[in-house]
Parts: sequence; structure tokens; C-alpha cells
Amino acid sequence: MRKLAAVPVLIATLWAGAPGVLRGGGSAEDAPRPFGPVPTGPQLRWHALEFYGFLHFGVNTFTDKEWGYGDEDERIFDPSALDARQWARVARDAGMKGLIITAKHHDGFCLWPSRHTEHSVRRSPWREGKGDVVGELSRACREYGLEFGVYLSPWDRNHAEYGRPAYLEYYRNQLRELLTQYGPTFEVWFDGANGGDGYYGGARETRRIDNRTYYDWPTTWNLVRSLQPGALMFSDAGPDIRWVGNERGVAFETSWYGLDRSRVYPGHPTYSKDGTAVGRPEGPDWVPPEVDVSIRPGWFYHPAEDSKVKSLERLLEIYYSSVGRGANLLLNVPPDRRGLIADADAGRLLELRRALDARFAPDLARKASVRASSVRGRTARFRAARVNDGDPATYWATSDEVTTGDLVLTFPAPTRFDHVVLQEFVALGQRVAGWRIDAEPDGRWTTVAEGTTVGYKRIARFPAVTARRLRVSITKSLACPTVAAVEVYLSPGA
Ligand code: FUL
Repeated sequence: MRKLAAVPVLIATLWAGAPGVLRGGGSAEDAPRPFGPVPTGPQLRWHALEFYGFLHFGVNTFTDKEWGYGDEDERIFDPSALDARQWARVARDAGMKGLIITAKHHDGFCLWPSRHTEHSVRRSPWREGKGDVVGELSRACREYGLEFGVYLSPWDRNHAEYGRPAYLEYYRNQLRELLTQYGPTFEVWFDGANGGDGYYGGARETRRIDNRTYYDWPTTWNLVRSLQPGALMFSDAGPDIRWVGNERGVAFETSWYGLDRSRVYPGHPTYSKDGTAVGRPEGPDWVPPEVDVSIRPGWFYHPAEDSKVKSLERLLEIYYSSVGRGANLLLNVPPDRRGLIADADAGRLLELRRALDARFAPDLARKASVRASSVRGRTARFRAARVNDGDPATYWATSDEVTTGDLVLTFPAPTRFDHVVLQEFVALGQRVAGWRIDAEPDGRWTTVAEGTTVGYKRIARFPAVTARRLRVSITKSLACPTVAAVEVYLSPGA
């Protein structure tokens, strides 16, 4: 990975100087220099996806388990009405930007007809052994304008060679199939889980591997890069996206995108507890967090959980504590035994979409005039009004030596609001370490929200207030702040 280090800087520089980003008559040398690690082009695009879906589907769907042992008979995989277009339709209608499928979970059963194993859909009665779930999903994603991604479990409880070098060759051959046969893949998901025991080709034993060395991740990462340079790789250690450290749907209140990749590896035993999952401002690598959580208690479909689909309130909380804290949300919606997303889940997702649409529109800040305590340079390029022009590629910035500042939004008339959305121009790095929002309801400034990091997006929520003026203060920043957006909203009925 080391040799890639210069690439992010280069891409961010190109991005910052790209035509269309340069607005307002400034010159390129006016722009703040990147601070710390910066995202690559694919990472920048990934940030903007915000919300996408996970599909846990496979033999577990039919055995009612969460972790198959690896000895499942392929014939049990027999969805009666599988329709990947329904999955894609539900996802699109929910406002998800993509779908990631468990092409192979820990049980080793492959949802595509891999040439490297018999343990796949090929031996199932579904579509008379001629089906390919991964293929159907990739086509459906393209049809519905969604990104397509794959999960390929490193732990394989079916494979006889698991734990030995030959398995790695098998694993990489499978990746090669997945990354060459199904078109562009936006994300490749490497799970750190490993429970030890399994079928392992009939050995039925416990196999312990050293997470740090066994998988030889750099070789696999290079393979993925060479096959699909635009694909982002997820794991505890990135290299591109990191696990948030829990499966409850909660990102950290203070969340830095910086991580020292050389100190982590997938399946790191203390990952969630030793502060690694939080990220660090001084971390040399840009590895933003992704929040993975299921709409049901389990990752796979279980009939007994039909009544346990998370409530709208719970899903909204998850949205605030993931997307609202600068992480991306990967929400799992498991297809059922028919091979369809159940009505309860699909209905709940639509409710979520409606609730979000009603909360985050219209942007009341668009009508406000904005003044900043100070502005970078003498041109209009970094002026305060860049934060409410609706364009995420423009931003307000201060001079290099100024690391705090205020933006005061004045509405044409007293305005009621209960949300403020902040965004940093992350192409130049993550900078803000402290912010506060004050409203002026009756001639006196009152603090309505405050926090630490912002990153790609920060959603502040507070009891509704009616005011003519609103102030966003950057109280601490590691370098001059670059604020791309300040949006203001009112929830229905608030
Ligand atoms: C975990 C796995 O063990 C679960 O089965 C699920 O796939 C979840 C997303 O990751 O590590």
C-alpha cells in the first residue's frame, strides 16, 4: 500500500484545481493546501453515496442460521421467486445508492457459479443449477442506477484448505471472478470475523489462523486494485474504508478519517476497544468509517424476526448516528426464502425515505444572506455565500493562520428550524475539531447545538427555534476551515 501514498494527494490537488471547482474568479494558488491525509477520487465519490444496502443471503436463509458450519447441502438453496430487480427497486425507492451482496459468507456457499468450487448455486435446484445470483444482482443494479458491491468472506468453513496457503490462492481466484465478470464494483467487503471451527472439507475441526499474517492482505489488496482501481476495500484496516467498530448503527461522536493503516489489520482483536475504530487526526491515511447494521436482529432472514423489523424511529436514530456523524450507512435488508425482500422491510424502508425527504427539504439556508468573520484572499472565491449556494464543490475558507471563525446567516424573515447540516470540503482534508450553533430568537444569542468533528457531513438536531439569525462558529480547527455547506431544515410538525 505504501507506494500508493502519493496518489491521494495528487488526486485531491487535481480535484481542488479542477475546472468547475474554481469559481468566483480566484486563482489556483489561493486555495488552502491539503491538510493531513486526503481522500482519493473514488473515496470522495464514496463519501457522497452516504447510504446503501447490504444483502445477506445464502444457505443460512434456508437453515435459519447466522453462521453456517460449511457442510450444508447445496440443494437446500432453492428460493421460489428470486427477483434481484425487486431488491434493486426497493433499494432505489429507499434512496440507497448501491447494494452489497454476500457472494460467499462464512459457510463457503457461493451465490455465483464459481469455477473453483462445487459448493455453489450450480449444485442447487434453483434455476436448475444454471442460476447466478451475483450476475442477476449486478444487472439489476445497473438497470436501477445503483452501485454494485461484493462481500466475500475470508473465513471459509467449507474449504478443505482453509488455514493453509492453498486457500489463499482459491480466495484470490474467487475475487478474480467476482471482479472481472460482473462489471464495475464500488466496494469489496472484507469481514474480519473468524470463529475457528468448521467443516473444512470433512475435517470438522477448529482451525486457528493468525489474522495478522495468514491472509497476506497486501497481496489481495493489490489484486483488487489491479482488477478494479475504482473499487473501495472495506475492513478493520481499510485500506479504503474502515469498520466503525460495532454493529449497532452508531458512529463516534468525534470521528476522524485519519488512521494509521500500518498498525491495524482485519480482525484486529482490540479494534473496537483501543481507540482504533475512532480514527485519529494525526493518522497518516484517509480511511473513513462505514456503519453496518441490520434492519432486523440478525443479518440473515429468519421468519421469527418478521415482527422485529426495526421501527422507523430506530432507523432514523441510526441515520443520525451514522450519516449524521460523517460515516456512511450500510443497512442490511436480508432477502427471504422466496428470494424477495419481505413486505415489512420494504415498507419500513419507504417510511424511512419519506421521513428523511420531509426533514431534509427545503433547505431554508438558501434564502439567507451569509457573512463571515473573515474570508480568505481578496476575491469572492472563498466568500461566506459559498456555504449556501447548494454547490458542494465550493467552500468558505479563511486565511491559513485563521483557524476559528463565524458564519452568520440572516433570514429574510423569522424562520423556524430544528436541523443544521454542516459539510467540510474534505477533498482538502478533515480540519474542524470544534463547532457551535447559536440562534438569535429574541435578540440574544442562544446555543442550540455544539460538537467536535464535522468531516464530510454533520447533522445537528435540536428543539425547534424561530429566529432571524443563525450563527455557525468553528471554535477549533487543525488548519484553516474549509466549509462547503451549511443547510438549515425544519421537520414536519416541529
Ligand atoms: C460479521 C459476520 O460474522 C456476520 O455474519 C455479518 O456478515 C456481519 C456483517 O459481519 O463479522
